[in-house]
Amino acid sequence: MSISNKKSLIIIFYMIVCIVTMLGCKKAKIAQKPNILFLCIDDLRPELKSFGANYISSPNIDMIANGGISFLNHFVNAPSCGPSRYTLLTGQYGPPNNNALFLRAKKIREGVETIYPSLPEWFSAHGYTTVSVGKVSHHPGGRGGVDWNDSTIVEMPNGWDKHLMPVGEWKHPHGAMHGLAHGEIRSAKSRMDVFQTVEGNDDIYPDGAITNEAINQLRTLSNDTKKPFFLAVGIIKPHLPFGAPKSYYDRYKGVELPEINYPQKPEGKTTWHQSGEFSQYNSWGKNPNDNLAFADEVRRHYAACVSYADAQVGKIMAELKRTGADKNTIVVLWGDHGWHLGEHAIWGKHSLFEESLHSPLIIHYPGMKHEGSKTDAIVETLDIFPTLCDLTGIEIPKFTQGVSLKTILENTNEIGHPAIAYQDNAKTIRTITHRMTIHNDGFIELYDQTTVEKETKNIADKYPELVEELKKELKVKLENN
Ligand SMILES: [Ca+2]
Repeated sequence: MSISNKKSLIIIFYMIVCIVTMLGCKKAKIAQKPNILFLCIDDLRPELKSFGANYISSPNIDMIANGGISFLNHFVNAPSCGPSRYTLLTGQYGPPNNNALFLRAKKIREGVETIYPSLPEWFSAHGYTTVSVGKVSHHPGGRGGVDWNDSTIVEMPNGWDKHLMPVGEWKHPHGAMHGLAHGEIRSAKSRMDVFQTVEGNDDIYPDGAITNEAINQLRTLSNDTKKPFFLAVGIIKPHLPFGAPKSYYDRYKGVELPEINYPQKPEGKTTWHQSGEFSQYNSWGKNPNDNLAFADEVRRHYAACVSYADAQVGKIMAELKRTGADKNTIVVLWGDHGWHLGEHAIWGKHSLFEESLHSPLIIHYPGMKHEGSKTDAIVETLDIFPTLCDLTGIEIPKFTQGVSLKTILENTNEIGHPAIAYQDNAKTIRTITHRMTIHNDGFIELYDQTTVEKETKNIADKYPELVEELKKELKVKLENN
């Protein structure tokens, strides 16, 4: 072999070594990216012990709060499951109705306009294994059809590697969504009780099966040393009907519930409604607005459901710790919107009052400063997509309309930014001091959150300049995005 050939061979050898080393480094770098465990809790008010509600028993969520940062002023972008989850999962404002993600899926099928990647799709494209279990998009399991189990109609095409919904005794995801103990499925709504307490373990209600499947997935995902995971788990309770094992109801024996704030029906025009979702269930002819004892029972059953959901969170977190993956996993706990328990004489969501739009958000990530801190910064659900990109070192896509919360996580005294929300008949903007709601016919509600009257006194007539300013801000934010 000639000297020049030998030199060439040596050069080729070194080139191969360099390429292999580079590939190795790249692989190692991908493997070091943090996992994400995203916990969605359905219809969860920001009333947890760690959020200052002393009468609530929520030890497991409180433990996440103790190790993370709690956003005390997190607002959703829509007061209903479907459109709120749309903003979480796309990072964009969207249609105000529950079929928002199915409409997006239809557009993808038709292929006539550009539809940007969803949150799981974005993470999948950046090397993550993506799995959802339970109610993450609007339909638990993310499928359409009469019973929500038709795999030819997918809520989030190209989204999750797996989107799972164990149905247990409830036959199908639609049955599990509104299921009561031991496989009871809602057929005629008026024949299903609005609340229920049954002796038994966690598995007598649908969230037991969701939690068991989430634990199975965690075991598998945490064994994969090559790819990080994005596991989203959607717990259905405390969504109606309020059914939970008796042991959770018993936690509230002898516990005095605080008074309901401003329980009167609003006098002027507002987004008040007749609590249709609640009243479609059997409530034994009782109305919590005029029956205090019944109102108390409804609230106790809701609280029992919160504690039941909290217990499921505890089992999932214990498994995360057992696998050791907790050391490299971002944990987010998010409520898809709030719920009126009698405030403004509403029992439900679907309004643009604070009670419908305010929900818990807790973020923990390995190595964070300020563990256990709380922030008063105003933030919105739309911010979660860019935040997760920021925390994992993935490019924040330009199409996302929120802002990363990393600066707030690093400095909890930051003030955040105004939060927007919408439903069919109106839109609203929440600043640190005010909420302004504009109805489709132009009617304005303006509330000063710093006063004791809060959202019971419409002061729009007194502050026309502020109204104009907020209208402009709302318009710019929705139109520019
Ligand atoms: Ca919900």
